[in-house]
Amino acid sequence: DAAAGQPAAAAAAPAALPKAAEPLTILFASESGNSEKLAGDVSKLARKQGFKPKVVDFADLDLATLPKAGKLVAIAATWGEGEPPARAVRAYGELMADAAPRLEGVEFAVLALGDTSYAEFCAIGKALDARFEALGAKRAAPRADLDLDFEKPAADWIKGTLKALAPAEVPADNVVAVDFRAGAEDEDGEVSREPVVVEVIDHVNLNSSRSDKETIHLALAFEDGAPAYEPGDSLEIFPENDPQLVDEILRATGLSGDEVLRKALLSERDITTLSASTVERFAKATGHAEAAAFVESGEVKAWIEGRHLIDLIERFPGELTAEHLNTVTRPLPPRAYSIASSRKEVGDEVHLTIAAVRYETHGRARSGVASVHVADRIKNGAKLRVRVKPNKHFRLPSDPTTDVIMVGPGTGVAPFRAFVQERRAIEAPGRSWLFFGDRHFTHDFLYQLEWQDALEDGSLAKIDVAFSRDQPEKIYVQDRIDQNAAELVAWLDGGAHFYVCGDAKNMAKDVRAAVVRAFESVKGLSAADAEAHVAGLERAKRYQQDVY
Ligand code: 2AM
Repeated sequence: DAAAGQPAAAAAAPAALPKAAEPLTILFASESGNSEKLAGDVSKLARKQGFKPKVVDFADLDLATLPKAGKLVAIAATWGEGEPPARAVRAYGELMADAAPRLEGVEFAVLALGDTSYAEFCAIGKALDARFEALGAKRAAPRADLDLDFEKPAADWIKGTLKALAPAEVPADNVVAVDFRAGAEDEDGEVSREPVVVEVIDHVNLNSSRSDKETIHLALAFEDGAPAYEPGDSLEIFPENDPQLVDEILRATGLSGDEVLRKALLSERDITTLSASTVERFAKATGHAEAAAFVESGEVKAWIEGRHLIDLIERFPGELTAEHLNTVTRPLPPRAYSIASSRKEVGDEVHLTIAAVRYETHGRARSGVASVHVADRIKNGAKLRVRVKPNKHFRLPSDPTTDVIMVGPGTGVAPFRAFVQERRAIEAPGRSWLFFGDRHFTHDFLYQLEWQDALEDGSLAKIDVAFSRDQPEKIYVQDRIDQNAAELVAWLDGGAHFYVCGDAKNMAKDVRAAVVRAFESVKGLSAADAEAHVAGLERAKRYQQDVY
């Protein structure tokens, strides 16, 4: 915290700090917490360098204050198909609108986070960078567009950018060196970011064998006690690739005898994701003439849709070295899953609910790297490398008497199992209401018996279920919200907190629209007033989302 950090920083460079610390606004737009974490990193380093940093969440941004920001660092994640993080949507929209204030006198730099496995890589960061300039602000340092392995390049960017933003009168040797590696700093009492090895002690398919889905309940045991995770946090799994795919790539490249390479491809490199930049790196590294022509053709973006690295290798066959593969691929990123347990109920374990992702595109069977690793190649007794990813934007109310409404279709139900466990353990007097949905009652009712127990012991007051494919017409969780509008509004008016977890693209938006509709129909509000009411709940952190 700032009060504890200040004396240490002052001690490190006593007389050298400029007299009046230079104000620095650090604005972040975060969905899963990475941008927020980096904003904190910027703040810590900036403070040590004599700035007076202020971290502002886009969710809380009052646009009228921006022209007075002076120096501004913006860190923005891009979500799904080029969208801003949900909590940033309002302020982002205002900033892009004609009425946005001019920003002459502001000096800015933008750090963009994204994922090259999605089409619009870093779109939001790019748009912000252009928008600040269009509004008259001055770019102090170039933007960086970072993929999932952002930690090292982000640390470099932060150092360089703070140097560029530093007032001229501060001599460069005032800059205090700070160790930025993950886990190096935990003066905030943060959970360690070092991965640990856990043992799989339970591995069950929650769907019936006749389901078209396969959802694995995974229980993991920490040897030295579970890290201090909270309900709402996620757990990152460091997966391994499909060994068959590794062999296929090795065969296609004529490298099948190389055991060292095989190991690297199995657990270190992302050998599925195919982005436009993968194709460019491939063409450049291999010098493949046809691949180079393909990059120039402008057809790459459409072609990579639904395709993976193996498709590229097969389309442009030829000698490919281990070094080529290393240049062309990115490091294999961990995958985050919402934690489905409370330590108060499971002790030194952590539970996850993971749906196996399998599909076919362009005549080839594809699978989600981590989910199918867990479903097919992990069994009881196996070891996994994992790391807690805290999410302070998805938290039970601090007051246990507060009611909660939870909407979690499919694997979106995971964090609500943690919520119910937690509230049972602390004997929270507040009521809990769960909306669950999946395809079929008989095959896909995840944790059905546990919900029944929870209804009996009172840790769940009410459950409403929507089985979408048990009847000719689709029934979704938002239909259940419509049918329960009056009671839902009564709970919310009584102070209840509302939570949504699961699919970001459609479900979370449809559910939000249903809540807006509920306020319209029950209270006779106009659409605009009902919308403003829900936006107010979001700002008050009483409407929270964990979506993917
Ligand atoms: P479907 O697969 O029959 O379309 C969990 O995946 C459940 O969420 C399934 O029952 C799925 O139904 C449903 N679902 C799909 N799209 C949805 C949406 N836009 N809103 C709510 N639920 C949805």
